[in-house]
Amino acid sequence: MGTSPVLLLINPWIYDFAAYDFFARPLGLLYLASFLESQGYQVHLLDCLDTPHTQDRAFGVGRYPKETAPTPPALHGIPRRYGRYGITAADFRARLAAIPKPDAILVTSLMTYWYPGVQAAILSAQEQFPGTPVIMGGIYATLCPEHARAHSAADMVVTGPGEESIFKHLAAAGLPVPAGPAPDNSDALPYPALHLLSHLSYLPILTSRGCPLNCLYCASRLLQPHYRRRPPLAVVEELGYWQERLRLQDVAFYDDALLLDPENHLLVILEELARRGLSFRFHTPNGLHTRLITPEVARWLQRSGFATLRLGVETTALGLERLDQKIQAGELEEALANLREAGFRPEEIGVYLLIGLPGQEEEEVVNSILRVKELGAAPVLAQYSPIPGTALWPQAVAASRYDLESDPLLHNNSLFPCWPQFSWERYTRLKRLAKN
Ligand code: B12
Ligand code: SF4
Repeated sequence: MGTSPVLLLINPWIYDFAAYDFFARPLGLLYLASFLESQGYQVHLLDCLDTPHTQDRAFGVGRYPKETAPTPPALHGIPRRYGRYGITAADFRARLAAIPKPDAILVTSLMTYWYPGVQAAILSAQEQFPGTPVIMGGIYATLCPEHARAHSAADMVVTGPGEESIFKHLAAAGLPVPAGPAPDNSDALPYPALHLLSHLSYLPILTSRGCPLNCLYCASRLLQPHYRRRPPLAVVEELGYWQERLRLQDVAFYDDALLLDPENHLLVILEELARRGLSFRFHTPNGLHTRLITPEVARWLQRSGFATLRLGVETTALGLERLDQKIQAGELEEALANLREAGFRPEEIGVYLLIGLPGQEEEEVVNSILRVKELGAAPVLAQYSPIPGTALWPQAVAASRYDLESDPLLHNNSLFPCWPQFSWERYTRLKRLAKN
């Protein structure tokens, strides 16, 4: 390609009422970064969330620094402090000033309702490097492309996995691109560019992409249309590689469907790690498929050091209108019994209960909380965020007290946008019940 074109990759700030680093790293952007490095580009990363925590908790998670920001008009009346999480604006400018002028700026995006951070990062970068083309992709870009085109200030908004289309967009921005086809296979991708981060306290890892199921509230299919697994031994190699270089013990799985076909996937990984004498502390901040926790799986999870376990169950009320394809009657009971039998203590087994679903009654949530406790596990409330394009979206729009289609800010799960009679007292009551 002659001289290496310079690319600036940005992970924007979060704007929200609450945000916490619970094993959150911009893995999509880091994959893109290493891929572009391997293709001869000079890559610089500006991660607005790569900063020491203001308060550290166990396993490397913790609080982001926060600065109060004006509440956007669409969110007026919410009695909580809106703010920007991550590095300061001055730090942002200082980090930009330290890098050479880029030939293109690539910006990622995460939650749809965090788009103000995307806008702010793009505007600040354009101030520093006027005229440099800005390409924006990621989750918000994929789920709300029209909104992103109209409001993000990016020159190009790209949907879907970036590796497949990035050369087309770099070429459109006037940059040289390598000859030959783009890879369509995640096995062939280089490891994510964790080396570009300064404050890494755990390893994010992806052993598969997508999910073959299709739960009504979930956007997995929209984001990763094909379910694909990496060869288990490739995952073992990667974990060994990072542990040797970065000396980190904690690992967070980012998979949508980590437990599928365990005999040919996760158990192979765990057995091989044990055979090589590699030990980690594992965390599954995304829910695991409850029905796949057999006695054997539970024993392996225990033996391999799974310290944060989260099971995905949206409610224990099993009616005809099941939202979730992950779990059937009796399966939660069985999974929890297997985990207990394997030696997990109740407080180590978190069961996600999705709350704030359209049409969901408080009584149903209360019953689910009590049931999970009775079964010897810890209920963890996960607030529902409505997502355009999912099967549940029309119901979410109909149930909401907001005009959900008017602004992605209203997808914010802190608003309980689909509970018509939401009140903070109600939520606090449920949270207390789950905790005590
Ligand atoms: C891992 C994950 C998490 C992790 C870490 C997230 C992080 N990185 O910060 C944790 C557990 C922390 C998390 C938490 C939550 N999550 Co989450 N999470 C995911 C998950 C499963 C995978 C994301 C991921 O890393 N994928 C792997 C990488 C490789 O893919 P990628 O990021 O999409 O990147 C690719 C492309 O997007 C593209 N790309 C990315 N950037 C760029 C840039 C450019 C320029 C280009 C061209 C391309 C491009 O190329 C990349 C490589 O192929 C997604 C679902 C999914 N399948 O995507 C949900 C998802 C993003 N989460 C979601 C939700 C709702 C949540 C929670 C609110 C859950 C809850 N109720 O509590 C919390 C909120 C987080 C918070 N407040 O801090 C929703 C989003 C809702 C929304 N309105 O936007 C999703 C879509 C799941 C769903 N319900 O369908 N999550
Ligand atoms: S099992 Fe999980 S990732 Fe798969 S569709 Fe359901 S909620 Fe989404």
